[in-house]
Amino acid sequence: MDKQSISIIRVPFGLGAGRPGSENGPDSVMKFGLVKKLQSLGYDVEADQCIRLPDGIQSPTGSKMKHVQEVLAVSGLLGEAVGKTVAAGHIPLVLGGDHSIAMGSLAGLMRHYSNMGVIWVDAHSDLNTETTSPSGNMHGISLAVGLGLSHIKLREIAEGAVPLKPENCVIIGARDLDRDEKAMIRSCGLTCFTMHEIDRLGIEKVVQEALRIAGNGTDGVHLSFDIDSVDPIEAPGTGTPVRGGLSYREAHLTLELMSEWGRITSADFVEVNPLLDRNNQTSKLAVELIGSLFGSRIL
Ligand code: 6HN
Ligand code: MN
Ligand code: MN
Ligand code: MN
Repeated sequence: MDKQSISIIRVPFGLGAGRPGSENGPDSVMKFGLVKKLQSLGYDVEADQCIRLPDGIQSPTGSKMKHVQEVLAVSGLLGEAVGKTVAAGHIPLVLGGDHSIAMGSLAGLMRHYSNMGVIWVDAHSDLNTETTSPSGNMHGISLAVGLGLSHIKLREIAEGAVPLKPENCVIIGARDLDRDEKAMIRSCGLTCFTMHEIDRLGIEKVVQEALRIAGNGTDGVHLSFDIDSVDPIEAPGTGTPVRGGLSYREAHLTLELMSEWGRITSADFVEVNPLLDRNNQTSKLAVELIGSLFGSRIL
């Protein structure tokens, strides 16, 4: 990324997850020095945007997917904020919140970019739909919404938003996939580098391939980084931890390579859950990892 202006958008919303706590993620990540870190890397930083669930929005109980109306309301507001941020020439850095908020980021971005790539770093694929979801949790369907595979469409979140093209989308770090998600990955045309491919090829090769795919003919590349991609030894403060994840250095190298590449145009960092954390380890890690994305180097 060029040295330019970053606009942090906090989204203290956790109703898309199955357990509470990720709504406290943005404040916690801010508390551990995110703005200072980005400023020290030479960026102009704006941090005044915060998207909150409007009063009076409540989904009817008893339906399979939980808190759909709340997720749609927050996503709509976030989509608008992200769209304006991009139009103003700033890099949107969205702090979740649970991963359902990515629907809002994607909707806002897909009004602006005509052909955007997406890199989804996650232990999960978030490719369930209302039909296949085993949990009813909205954070498990956000990439499916982005691709137009769910009943919920991006254009309902942000007017004029078009779906992502699967050939521009890459998942990195997957290791906990539901049965129907596996079928979706095989049929829908995106690329998925699971932990198995990372073990075999090495993280550098995987990330280089991912950047080539997401960057091929695209006019922007969005990174959606779910902190549960990182091994729970390093990132225990998250709602759906899965062992066997990215090591501390693999996670940093992933973001360092993206930074060197210089073509990431927006990012989400989601699923930090301070209620489940140990000594704020996960919030501090998130600040470090965001630093690596924006040019922090060991030497
Ligand atoms: N996340 N596949 C599971 C579900 O409930 O659909 C887990 C989803 C996790 C979502 O971590 O963003
Ligand atoms: Mn400005
Ligand atoms: Mn996720
Ligand atoms: Mn996940």
